[in-house]
Amino acid sequence: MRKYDLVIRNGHTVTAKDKVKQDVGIKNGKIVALGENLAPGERDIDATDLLILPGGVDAHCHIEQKSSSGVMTADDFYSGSVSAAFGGTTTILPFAAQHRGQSLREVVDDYMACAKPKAVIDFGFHLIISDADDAIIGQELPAMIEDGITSFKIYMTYDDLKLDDYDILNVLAAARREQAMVMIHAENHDVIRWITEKLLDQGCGQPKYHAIAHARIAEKEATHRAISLAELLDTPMLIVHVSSEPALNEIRRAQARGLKIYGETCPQYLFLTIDDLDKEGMDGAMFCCSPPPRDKQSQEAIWSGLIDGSFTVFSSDHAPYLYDSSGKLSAGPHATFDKIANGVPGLEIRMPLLFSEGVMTGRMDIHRFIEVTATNPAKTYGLHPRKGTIAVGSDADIALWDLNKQVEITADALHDNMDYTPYEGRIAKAWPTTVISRGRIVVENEKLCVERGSGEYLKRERPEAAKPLQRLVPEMDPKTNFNTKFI
Ligand code: DUC
Ligand code: ZN
Ligand code: ZN
Repeated sequence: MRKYDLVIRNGHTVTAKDKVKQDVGIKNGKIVALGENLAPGERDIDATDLLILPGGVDAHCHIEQKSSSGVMTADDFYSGSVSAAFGGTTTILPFAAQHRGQSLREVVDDYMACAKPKAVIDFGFHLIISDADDAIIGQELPAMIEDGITSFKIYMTYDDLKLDDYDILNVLAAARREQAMVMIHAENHDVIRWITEKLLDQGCGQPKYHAIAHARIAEKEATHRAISLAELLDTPMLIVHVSSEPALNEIRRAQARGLKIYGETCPQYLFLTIDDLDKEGMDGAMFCCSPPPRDKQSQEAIWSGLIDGSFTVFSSDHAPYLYDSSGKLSAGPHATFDKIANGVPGLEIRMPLLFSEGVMTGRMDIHRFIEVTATNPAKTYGLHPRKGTIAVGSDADIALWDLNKQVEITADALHDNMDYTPYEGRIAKAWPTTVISRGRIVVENEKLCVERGSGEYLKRERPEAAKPLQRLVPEMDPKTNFNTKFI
């Protein structure tokens, strides 16, 4: 019996901190040795000319999820997890989405029953909470957090999902008590509703008007309000899918004041613009997501936030709806923008496109790339150091990147169940060619090498970042502010 099940040799390991020429020894799914000239394993992989990176952690994706208006995503936990793996991601954190009236336990049981027999890589869940009544917040939510679902998303918009500020405060108070991470979709519902009405009254229903209705100011105002509510209750919070500079600046200001406010952005805000929504006929529907892609200047602002550390995580927000009557156009072939299913796919291209356009162009340091795509999401959601790094004791979740492999991104080449990709024809200048999850080779030579259902459920720790601030902020003087001991 050999000392290692698998040894990756002759390559450089790269983490959020360093780059080292060393071999990686793997036993029973864990990294057990890092160093030069390790003894042979049951199997050795030659990583000459490849970079050995942590497998990615995609902390925001919608898989086998029914939207609030009843539209099902094209990907189930098999196709979704396979697609993630082919793009170098080894952990996914999709949502278990509560529809109003449902118990959280029932929701999680349903998603677990879907995911367990199908996922090929490890997975956990965030909850989506759309019903914040006392029993749910007071009893069900703490039980779910205790069971390892230590983060949840809430919405400030969408009729069927949105919580008002009062309910948000109740949810934040529960998160503070239980030390869970709150993720928030920050757009002002009434601003969007009001502009939408005016646009539709004037016959402006084409997809491009989606981006006008979801004005930057709606995102900025809601971001500011969400941060204010989090500050009032001294609770950490992560603003998901940030698309524009005004919202980003709200996050920067909060961070500069010492608040534990985190930001997430996604490929669509780096690589798409409003021009993509202005395509022939209904084709712009393929690019409708919320918040929407904006303009070139916004793209630059989002890049700068990703590079300078303002954003903590880079997620796909994979929300795959087919471009047909079961998905994007479920409200009809000429549906107005407010009835088009919201979301774009991106699980598989998340890391290759960022590596290509960020690292390969010299714009983004490779360590920062790893931080936002793997290490920080693992830390933010209670998975570090098990996931998101290459270290002795961590799970052997690894992607071998070939910097000489160019791949043309097409819907046919990707492994999701989608009939389009918003990035059709783009060239990725590097690709993760071998992908390993808990020591199992999941992808090699462009083939899937594991069985459906071989991914494991991740019961997560309470995130370090979800600890309350304990009044590090000067303004949080208990004599002049609401005292959080009353929560
Ligand atoms: N929010 C998401 O997180 N994803 C898709 C659409 C949306 O509104
Ligand atoms: Zn959202
Ligand atoms: Zn999303």
